[in-house]
Amino acid sequence: MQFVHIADNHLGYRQYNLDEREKDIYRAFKECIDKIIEIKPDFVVHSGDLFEHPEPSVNALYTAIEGFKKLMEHNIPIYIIHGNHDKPRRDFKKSPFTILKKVLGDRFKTFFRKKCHIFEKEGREVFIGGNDFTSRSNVSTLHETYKMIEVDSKNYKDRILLFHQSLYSYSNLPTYEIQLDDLPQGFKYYAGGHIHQRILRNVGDGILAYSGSTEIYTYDEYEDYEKNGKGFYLVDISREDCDVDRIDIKCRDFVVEKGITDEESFKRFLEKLKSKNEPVVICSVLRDLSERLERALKSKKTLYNRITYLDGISEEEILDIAHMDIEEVFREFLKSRNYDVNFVYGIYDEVIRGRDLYKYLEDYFRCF
Ligand SMILES: [Mn+2]
Repeated sequence: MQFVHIADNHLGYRQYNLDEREKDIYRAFKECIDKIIEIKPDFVVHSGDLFEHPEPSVNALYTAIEGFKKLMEHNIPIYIIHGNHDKPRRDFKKSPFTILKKVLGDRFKTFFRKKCHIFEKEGREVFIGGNDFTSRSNVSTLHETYKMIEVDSKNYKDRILLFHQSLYSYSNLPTYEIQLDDLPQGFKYYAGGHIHQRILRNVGDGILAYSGSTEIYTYDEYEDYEKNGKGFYLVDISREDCDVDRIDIKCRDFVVEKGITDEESFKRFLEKLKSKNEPVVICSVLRDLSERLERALKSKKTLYNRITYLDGISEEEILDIAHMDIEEVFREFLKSRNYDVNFVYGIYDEVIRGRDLYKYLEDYFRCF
């Protein structure tokens, strides 16, 4: 029995506010769907952040429906939880998954109320437990749900858990909601979302897995993409220990070179630039080398350039104003100051909704 584990497609995301980047995100998703159909697994589990926003654009919704409909036509059911990006932020707001459920029917399984489903094939049963993303301030309800799931799963040999959380020590995100021990015990496969790098570890008798994002969400994910690829996992659960295969897809090329300050780093930059196809270029360069760098960039078709000029004292960022995405610039600024980007955004969100911030701040500082 085989299943696919996928997560973090972020349909609708527009990096640098570019149409091309929005299309890249859709293309990556479609490539995953085509590959899944080729493989014909028994089912698919999705660990959240299918959409970039809880109220996705028409294009994003259309892409999701079209892709998942193909899976349905090939008789492949989907089990999906919400990530922090696609979970509605107010109780009365409908989830985008309600639309998908209307269109796709009963083989599109969510975990709104029911925290588990049983997949059955030829007399063999697989227990699939899952819970939507839960913030740190509500983590006690998550612990309760996990306890319940653990009890309900006891009689099943093959158990899978879907979660969309940052796990302590497994993530380079500065905050986390849970630790490994908090997850329900005895599962064969822990299918994670939220962390965008690929992670695959043996934990006890099971496997802890983050299948990662399916396109480059921030340029600092490119390094992991070059090393570990991006795409999804194919898991064979019929054996005593699961067998996991990495299935890779192609993402947008990036050239990231911070600190072009001498001939050696300049040469390295040129070599990278030459080998890539219409890349996004993110670099910082010493002023003395800037003319040569600009010449090199002119002779190559690139999608987007962000060049920071270094003159030893201050950094001046030159941006293509027409393509500037203020949110992205802000995120990068926060990162450069070592702030937790998600946290600051969470606060921002709360402020504009006029909420009391005290408990969030308290929560944040408690973890240091
Ligand atoms: Mn995500």
